[in-house]
Amino acid sequence: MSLIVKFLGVLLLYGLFSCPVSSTKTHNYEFVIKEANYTRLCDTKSILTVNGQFPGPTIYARKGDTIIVKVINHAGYNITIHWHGVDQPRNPWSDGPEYITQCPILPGNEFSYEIILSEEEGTMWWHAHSDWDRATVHGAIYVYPKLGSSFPFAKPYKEIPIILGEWWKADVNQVLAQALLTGGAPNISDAYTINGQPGDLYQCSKQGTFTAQVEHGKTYLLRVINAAINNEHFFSIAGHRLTVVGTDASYTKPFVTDFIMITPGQTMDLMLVADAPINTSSSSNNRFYMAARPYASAVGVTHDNTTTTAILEYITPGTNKTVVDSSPVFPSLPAENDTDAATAFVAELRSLATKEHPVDVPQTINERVIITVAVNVRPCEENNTCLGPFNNRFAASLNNISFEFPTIDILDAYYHQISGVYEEGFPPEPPLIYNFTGDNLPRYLLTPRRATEVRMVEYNTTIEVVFQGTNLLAGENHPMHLHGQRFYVVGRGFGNFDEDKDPQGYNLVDPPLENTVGVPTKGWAAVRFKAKNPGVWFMHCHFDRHLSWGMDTVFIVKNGATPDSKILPPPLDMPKC
Ligand SMILES: *[C@@H]1O[C@H](CO)[C@@H](O)[C@H](O)[C@H]1NC(C)=O
Ligand SMILES: *[C@@H]1O[C@H](CO)[C@@H](O)[C@H](O)[C@H]1NC(C)=O
Ligand SMILES: *[C@@H]1O[C@H](CO)[C@@H](O)[C@H](O)[C@H]1NC(C)=O
Ligand SMILES: *[C@@H]1O[C@H](CO)[C@@H](O)[C@H](O)[C@H]1NC(C)=O
Ligand SMILES: *[C@@H]1O[C@H](CO)[C@@H](O)[C@H](O)[C@H]1NC(C)=O
Ligand SMILES: *[C@@H]1O[C@H](CO)[C@@H](O)[C@H](O)[C@H]1NC(C)=O
Ligand SMILES: *[C@@H]1O[C@H](CO)[C@@H](O)[C@H](O)[C@H]1NC(C)=O
Ligand SMILES: *[C@@H]1O[C@H](CO)[C@@H](O)[C@H](O)[C@H]1NC(C)=O
Ligand SMILES: *[C@@H]1O[C@H](CO)[C@@H](O)[C@H](O)[C@H]1NC(C)=O
Ligand SMILES: *[C@@H]1O[C@H](CO)[C@@H](O)[C@H](O)[C@H]1NC(C)=O
Ligand SMILES: *[C@@H]1O[C@H](CO)[C@@H](O)[C@H](O)[C@H]1NC(C)=O
Ligand SMILES: [Cu+2]
Repeated sequence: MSLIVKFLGVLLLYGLFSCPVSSTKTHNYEFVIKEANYTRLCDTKSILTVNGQFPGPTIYARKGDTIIVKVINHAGYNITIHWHGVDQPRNPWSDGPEYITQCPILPGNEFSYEIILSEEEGTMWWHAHSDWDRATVHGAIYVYPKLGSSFPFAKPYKEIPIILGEWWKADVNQVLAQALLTGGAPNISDAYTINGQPGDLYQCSKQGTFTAQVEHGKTYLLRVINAAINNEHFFSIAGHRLTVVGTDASYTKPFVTDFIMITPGQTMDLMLVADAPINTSSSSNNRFYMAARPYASAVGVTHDNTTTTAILEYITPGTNKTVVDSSPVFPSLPAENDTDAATAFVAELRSLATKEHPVDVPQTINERVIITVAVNVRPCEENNTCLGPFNNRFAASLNNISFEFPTIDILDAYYHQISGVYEEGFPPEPPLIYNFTGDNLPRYLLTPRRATEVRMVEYNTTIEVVFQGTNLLAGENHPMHLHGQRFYVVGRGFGNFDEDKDPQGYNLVDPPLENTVGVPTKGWAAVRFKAKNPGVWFMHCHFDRHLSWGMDTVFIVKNGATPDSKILPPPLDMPKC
């Protein structure tokens, strides 16, 4: 007993960063979904929350641990929760997307998710995966190194969460419902938020602005999560440079930058040294703004163009220095249409690729799947108002198929061989070759087929997916997200992907390992992964308006031959439709 105490004490003093996670291998959490009133932008509204918190509670674990989250639905809405970035080896049952791997948890019901960590280390997050509930139902997952290991960078003094979000004065699901009814674009949000707060630039928000207090000379680990619904962001801190050390729960080669560009779905771990030339014992300004505003890659697409802020405040422990009344210094951020800045930033991301954190980049592939990514229209139906382009309704597609959600989940249908729920015809290449990124594309290309098509994948296949952006309606940097396995982003470029030329420029040495990739506007992104996680895995744009319009598909990775390469049996409390 005393030996154990001593051992832990030594670790705390000399070894690991003292992280707020117990040394057990399994961690239990209880998430009660309930409505709560929150006041933002001078208005009070009822939102969906976990345990009444917004953003929701943080989950703490170490690499390789298991987390059990009992979700109890005390709200009046169907809900599911997704553990974003967790591979969930052989365990699609707990992945979360509504009607893909489970039926929703109905009001009054509960379901225990088993979150199996494997290789992930760093920052991930969890969010609702039903309608647009994730606007307020989300939170962070911190995965620390295993006991006895340490970060591959200087031990931070403290951690600071930076969760970017998006706030509507209206009920978000009414915004979605109205858009689906009218066929038009959903109303844009009223504010962006940092840790749930819009910040000083919005009305009635100054009181609650998130403030991170730092001490001069100390180093902090910022865990940045983009939980926004429909927009990518530039983020920066006045008077400070940032060192990127990880993304999507994988370490990167450290690089210094003045700003980051982060898509919805992505996370970034940043080191911040509190070394600004300030004098905490005089009345000099001791506050700096952190700010985020959109990277709006699509020309002419209406979007929320506001800026959210939080404050970095220097303090000296043990003194009571009053905050200077002058305004904090404001950072310089790239212009919201600055694609060059976004591209230059993303090009810096490389895997750490050391002996302790090796890469496993597939050097050869068994199969290349080319997928066009498009915003479309579909014809006006009888009795519908059609407020989309050309008096039609908005739609979106992958390889010209606009995904239709089934009414029972695909995993259940696959596992129990229920026919008529989905088809296996998702094509491995675009059904029509045209100048994908050309200007003034003809109208006849605009209307996709509507279907529930999945792509079957043999176990152990090495796959390359090339996402080909299109200029149908408007080119845009789409954040494509894959469940069930992360991928190496081996190439990105503008224009149409050239199968002969472009692979020659791939990075097969130290590409970043991510779960979400921004496909350059009017360009392409190539990712590689080995399909060794049997299951039913959703793949979709992480802009929720595009997800809701059908920019989605499913990869079903078949079982392997050995017992440990097969899907686990379903849990007994699986929700029913
Ligand atoms: C939110 O406020 C409204 C109006 O005051 C009230 O009727 C409702 O019960 C409150 N909801 C919750 C969950 O507290
Ligand atoms: C969307 O915006 C329009 C125009 O401002 C407004 O009339 C409508 O009520 C809004 N819809 C929702 C769901 O808030
Ligand atoms: C900080 O301010 C105090 C009070 O004005 C002053 O005495 C001290 O010299 C300053 N320190 C530095 C490093 O400028
Ligand atoms: C933001 O968009 C509004 C229209 O929605 C426009 O009036 C305003 O000028 C824009 N502001 C900036 C800073 O671009
Ligand atoms: C700071 O203020 C608190 C409460 O106002 C007081 O209890 C404390 O003694 C003060 N500390 C110093 C160092 O002045
Ligand atoms: C960005 O927007 C500004 C102002 O609207 C415009 O002058 C500039 O040409 C745009 N830049 C790009 C790269 O589109
Ligand atoms: C459209 O509305 C009319 C009148 O309400 C109704 O008779 C007709 O069945 C509706 N058509 C469809 C396809 O819902
Ligand atoms: C495709 O469209 C782009 C932009 O209009 C143009 O520069 C390019 O030449 C076109 N490519 C082909 C093969 O037509
Ligand atoms: C998509 O398919 C529809 C018919 O199913 C066709 O009219 C349209 O041209 C196709 N568009 C593209 C880009 O393949
Ligand atoms: C998967 O493929 C590798 C070679 O790439 C092979 O060594 C391994 O045995 C295969 N595993 C299974 C379960 O088929
Ligand atoms: C909730 O889920 C059940 C089961 O899938 C479904 O029948 C019902 O329509 C859903 N309710 C709403 C409001 O979406
Ligand atoms: Cu998209």
